Amino acid sequence: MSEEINLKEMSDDEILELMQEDLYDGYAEEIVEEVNELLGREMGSYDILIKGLVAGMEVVGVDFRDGVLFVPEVLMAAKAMKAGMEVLRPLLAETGAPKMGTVVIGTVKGDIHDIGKNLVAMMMEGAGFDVVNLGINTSADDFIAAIEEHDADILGMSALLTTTMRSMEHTIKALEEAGLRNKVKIMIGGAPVTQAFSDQIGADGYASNAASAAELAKKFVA
Ligand code: B1M
Repeated sequence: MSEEINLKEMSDDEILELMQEDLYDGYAEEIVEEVNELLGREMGSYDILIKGLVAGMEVVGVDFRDGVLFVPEVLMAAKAMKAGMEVLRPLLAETGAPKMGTVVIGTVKGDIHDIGKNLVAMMMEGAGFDVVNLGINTSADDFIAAIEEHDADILGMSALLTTTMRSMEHTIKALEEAGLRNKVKIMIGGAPVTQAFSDQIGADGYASNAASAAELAKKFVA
């Protein structure tokens, strides 16, 4: 955002558009200012997330795929997205929903993409779940240890690479071998993941986005 831009003089839609540009440019401080400005105007935290941050990241994704952006730029965009998400996190979680159960969630082994997984974690917190977020590059053993330690009801696995989707299958097999498969419901997601893949590897469900992931989790414990 350049010096002469005055957020106060801009409409909500103009700020959302600016957020997408600033996300693309990796301007974390500006993103935080814009999120706060929209919150001050009483725009809902979920709308800011989807129409500003997620919409911006989609553009980054397309340009990364097409070779317009490279890893350093995408990392800057991811950092800006995280800064905005940190402001929204408590608000998304603050719905006063009754406690629904415990979810252990992580990005699978070999995969370091965590933005979508963190969104899913936030939406689940907002839906009333206790969420144990194991981060990235999570091995089957780490998932199993966390399920046992936290007496989890649901396991959520995220993968963004076609090559790491197989880690999901490996984790499910490891759960079966550990005698824990029937203790938890297993949900998977991430850009390359499909319902067909979920059926194929024996997961209990697939969600295409963070909101539907939270809905599916609620169904699991209903
Ligand atoms: Co990566 N990357 N990346 N990357 N990256 C993708 C995934 C890619 C599609 C880009 C492309 O080519 N178009 C491509 C994968 C190709 C493939 O496998 N088919 C790719 C590649 C190739 C790579 C590297 C191999 C690049 C390289 O080094 N040559 C490398 C891999 C490193 C590794 O993991 N071992 C790599 C690295 C990176 C960065 C580190 C630079 C960065 C990650 C930063 C971070 O996450 N902290 C990055 C990013 C940012 C992307 C893109 C641009 C954006 C991903 C993202 O955050 N999207 C991505 C392109 C794309 O997806 N369009 C790309 C926004 C997010 C909100 O959406 O993650 O899909 P998403 O999550 C959604 C849903 O999928 C769903 O809900 C979320 C919210 O609605 N969801 C779940 C996700 N998890 C779920 C779990 C659930 C349910 C729903 O239940 C548990």
